[in-house]
Amino acid sequence: TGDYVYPGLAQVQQWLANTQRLAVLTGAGISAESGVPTFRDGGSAFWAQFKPEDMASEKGFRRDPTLVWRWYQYRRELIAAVQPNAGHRALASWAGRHPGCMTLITQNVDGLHQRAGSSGVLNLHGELMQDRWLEAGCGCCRTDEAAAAEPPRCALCGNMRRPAVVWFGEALSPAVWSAAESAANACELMMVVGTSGAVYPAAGLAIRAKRHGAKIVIVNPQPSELDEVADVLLRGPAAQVLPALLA
Ligand code: BJW
Repeated sequence: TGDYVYPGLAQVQQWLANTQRLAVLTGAGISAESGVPTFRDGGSAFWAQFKPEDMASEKGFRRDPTLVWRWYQYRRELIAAVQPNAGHRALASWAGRHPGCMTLITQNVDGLHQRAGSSGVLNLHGELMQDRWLEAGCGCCRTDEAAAAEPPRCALCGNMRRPAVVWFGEALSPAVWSAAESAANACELMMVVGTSGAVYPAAGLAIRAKRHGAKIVIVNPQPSELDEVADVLLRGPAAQVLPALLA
């Protein structure tokens, strides 16, 4: 059985069968098997090639907008060319079979949960495929399509388009964050899948859920910074563990 390969799997399946409120917190690792690089682990990870503060902060963007814009354009093309994997699909399918039970909270900006059929996903860190004005609330802004600048700029005031993601030092959407906190407070079981647990406030959701009495299950082939709050660690890749767990 799967429990032979992943000790604790049968225990988690029993919890799943009895839970009314499940929260799932996902990170870059769930998309790894779709071919999307993670941020922190392995030689191909983004932060092995770039400094986080250069590429994922407003300061870094203002310093070199074209470099940062092109990095995001590269990632957009990469995401458009990949597919959701068996891990994303297993979550969507389980939620479909247990209506109203799962809150899916993701740190990922890749949209792969939605493409796998999940609805109501709480995107803590925004959406890669969308952009917005860097200076919000300037009424004059129009992009100059003909100029094809990178990033596109407003012909009148020079305001720049930027990806609609949450950079370091930026606040998460209050509505999304509040829904995620409520789910963490109320869940009986939280599954933490494919995240290093290094980035806050997202990682704090697992600690919050634990404090409120939830069982915590971590799915990750490597140790993470949240392992100490786990009741069960399923040490394997999400695209293998989740289909076995949620079949
Ligand atoms: C597999 C696998 C397989 C591999 N299957 N698993 C408290 C303490 C310390 C610092 C802070 C704190 N509170 C806030 C901070 C500062 C900062 C922060 O957390 N810094 C730390 C890094 C030290 N946080 C912020 O700045 C946040 N904002 C904030 O706090 O605002 C305060 C504020 C309030 C009011 C007004 C103004 C401000 C914002 C954080 C935004 C994070 N943004 C990024 C970039 C998004 C855009 C983009 O994509 O470019 O989000 S950073 C990056 O890290 C991305 C990710 O969502 C995030 C988390 O990474 P994740 O998903 O965990 O990936 P990895 O790579 O770290 O891990 C992958 C894991 O997968 C590994 O464990 C592998 O083993 C595993 N894996 N293959 C399953 N097949």
